[in-house]
Amino acid sequence: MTSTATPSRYTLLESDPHAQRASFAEAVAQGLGTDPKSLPCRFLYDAQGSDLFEEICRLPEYYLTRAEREILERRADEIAACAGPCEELVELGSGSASKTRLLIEAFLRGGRRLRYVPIDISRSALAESAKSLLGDYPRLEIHAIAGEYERGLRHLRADADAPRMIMWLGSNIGNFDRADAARFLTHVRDAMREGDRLLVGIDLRKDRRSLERAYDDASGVTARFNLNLLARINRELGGRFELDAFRHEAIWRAREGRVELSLVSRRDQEIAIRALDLVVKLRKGERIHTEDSFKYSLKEIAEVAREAGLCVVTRWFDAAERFSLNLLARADA
Ligand code: AVJ
Repeated sequence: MTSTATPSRYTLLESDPHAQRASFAEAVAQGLGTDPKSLPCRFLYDAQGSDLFEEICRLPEYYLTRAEREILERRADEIAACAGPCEELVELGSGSASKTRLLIEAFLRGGRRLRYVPIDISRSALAESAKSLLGDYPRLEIHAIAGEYERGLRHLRADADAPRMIMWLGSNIGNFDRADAARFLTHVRDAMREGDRLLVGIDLRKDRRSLERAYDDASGVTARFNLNLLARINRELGGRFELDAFRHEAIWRAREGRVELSLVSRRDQEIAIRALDLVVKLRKGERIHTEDSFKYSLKEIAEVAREAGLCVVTRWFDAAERFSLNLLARADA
């Protein structure tokens, strides 16, 4: 008897489900138990934080998402042409994949079929975006990988051999300091073959006012996004933070090339965190550093690429030149 079932167009690979990074509890105990205090930014993105981030992306002050979308809307066909006869599109941190659609459509216009390989920590985001993409594009196949970028990348090497384009959009590179950005890009480079291309969205250095407003908007959404980290400690670890006792702060450090986000204590205070059996003391004006958002000059982009063994093939900007999409290839290819 022969099977007539059509092969599924969606597969999900769980990349190392047991490999766990430091838990929220460990990270909080560590980050608030030292001086200066800090919390890792990846914990900003719980369900509520992710919703607030989506809201940030729609703010008038937060130009990044719109600028990147503008480039993709105008240039998707050109980008697809530069990537050559690509049959596989890999995306790091795909989220809802709404901007990715523009490229998927461009590739489907140029070729017959396309394999989309989204890598994301959120299984629910993968499942949701896959459902809507598969419904819209009958010639699309999706091989989702749930896990952290670096783990997901390991699964690429063994994979098929048609040329690929790997995308890393949204200036997510901004959360890495320069050295970690180069290290991470080196990992990506190691997973690339000669004809593969890497498309990276990178926010550019610009005037202080635009940058500080993008990270401290008039309607206070970014402040709520940042303060949600303390609310999350209250929810998950029995913390007693009073959110009004903190102020959201975004400062552009031009020399370092980053916007620093912090929560500043409005008074001397002691906060108990039950699950950690910890009392955190803060002085008036003391900061808890929560996130960095690095910005690049064109020279800095070329440098980080070179350090990672990559080179810039082409790049595109939005009309106001606030944001860049960079197409990279292996420098030795
Ligand atoms: C998700 C890292 C690209 O740095 O612009 C936005 C995060 N934080 N507003 C950024 C963020 C506050 C965002 N990235």
